[in-house]
Amino acid sequence: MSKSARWNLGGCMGLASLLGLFLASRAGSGIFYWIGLIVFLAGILVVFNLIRAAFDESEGLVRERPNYVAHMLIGVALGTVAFHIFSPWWWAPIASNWQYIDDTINLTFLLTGAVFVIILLFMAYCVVRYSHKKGNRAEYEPESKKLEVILTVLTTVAVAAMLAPGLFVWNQFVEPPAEATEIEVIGQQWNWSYRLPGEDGQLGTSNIKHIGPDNPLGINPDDPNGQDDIVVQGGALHLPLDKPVKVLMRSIDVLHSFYVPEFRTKMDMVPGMVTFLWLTPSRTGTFQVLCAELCGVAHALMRGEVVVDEEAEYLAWLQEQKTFAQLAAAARESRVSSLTQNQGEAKP
Ligand SMILES: [Cu+2]
Repeated sequence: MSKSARWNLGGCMGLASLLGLFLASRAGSGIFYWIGLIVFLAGILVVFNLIRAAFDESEGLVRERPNYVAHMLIGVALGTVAFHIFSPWWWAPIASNWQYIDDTINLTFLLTGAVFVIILLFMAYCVVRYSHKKGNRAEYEPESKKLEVILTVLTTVAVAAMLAPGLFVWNQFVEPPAEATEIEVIGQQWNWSYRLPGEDGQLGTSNIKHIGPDNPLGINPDDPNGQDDIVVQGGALHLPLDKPVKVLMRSIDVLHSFYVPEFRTKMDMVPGMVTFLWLTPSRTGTFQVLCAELCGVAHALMRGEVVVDEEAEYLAWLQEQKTFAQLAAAARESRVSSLTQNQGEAKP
C-alpha cells in the first residue's frame, strides 16, 4: 500500500472509530450501541495494523506473521481509556455534601487506570522486543533482588497513595456535626420505615422486644421521648435542604444496607446494632432508596424514596405525619372496635 493511501485509510478509520464511540455513548437503543462499539473497535484495529505495517516497512522488515498480540494489547489499553472517557454510564449528579467520595473514587480510577495502561503497554513492548528470533536464547534469571525491591517499594507507595485519601474522608464520615438532627431508618424484609424526632427534638428508645401489631418499629411505649416521634411507614422520607442529618439505622430481621446513590453514602444495617451515617442534602429532588445488601428473594424490590424539600415544604409535610402516640391509639381503637364487632356477630 502506498504511503498516501495508508494515511487516507488511517485517517478515515480513525474518524470512523471516534464516530463509533460517539454513537455508542449516545445510543438510544441497544442495537446502535453495539454498532457504535464494533465500528470503534474495528477502526482502532485497522489504525494499529497500519502503524505496524509502516514500522515494519521503515525497518526493512517484512514479518512472516503480523504480531497481533501486541496490537491487541495496545488496542485494549487505549479502547478502555477512551470508553471510560466517553462512557454512557456515569454516576447520577450528587445531592449531598460528600463530594470527597467522588474525588476519592476519581483518584482510584486515575491511579488504577494509569497502572493498567502502563502494564498493558509494557506487555506489548515485551511481546515485540523479546519475540523469538532465530539464533537467540533466553537468559534464565529466576530471582533478582534489585527488581523485587523496586517492585515492592513502588507497589507499597502506590497502594498507600490510593488508600490514604480514603482515611481522611472516613474520618469525616464517622464524625457527624454537633447540630445534625438524628433520624432513624428501619430496614425490614422488604420495605423501609422512618422515624423522626417530634417537638422535643429527641428520638425515644426502642427495642426489638416491643415489636407487635400496634408497634411494628419496636418503639419503647414507656419512654416519654418516644411518644411524639413521627413514624413514617411505607411512605417517602422527607429531608430539609442544607440541614445536616445523622441517620441512625436498625434492621428488624436480616442484613440490609441503606443506599441513596445521589447521597454517595451507604451503610450496612445489622440486626441488634444501631449503625449510622450522616449527610447534608445539597439539592432538592426525589431520590430512590436502594437496599445494597442481598437480603432475600425480594431484595431487588426493596425500594423507597427520599424527598429533599425546601424548608416550607418540609414543614408542611411534617404537619401531615402521625406521631407514635397517635398511631398506637388508632391501632388500639381499631382493635377494640373489631373485637366488639366480632363479639356482636358471635351473639345469636
Ligand atoms: Cu434489604
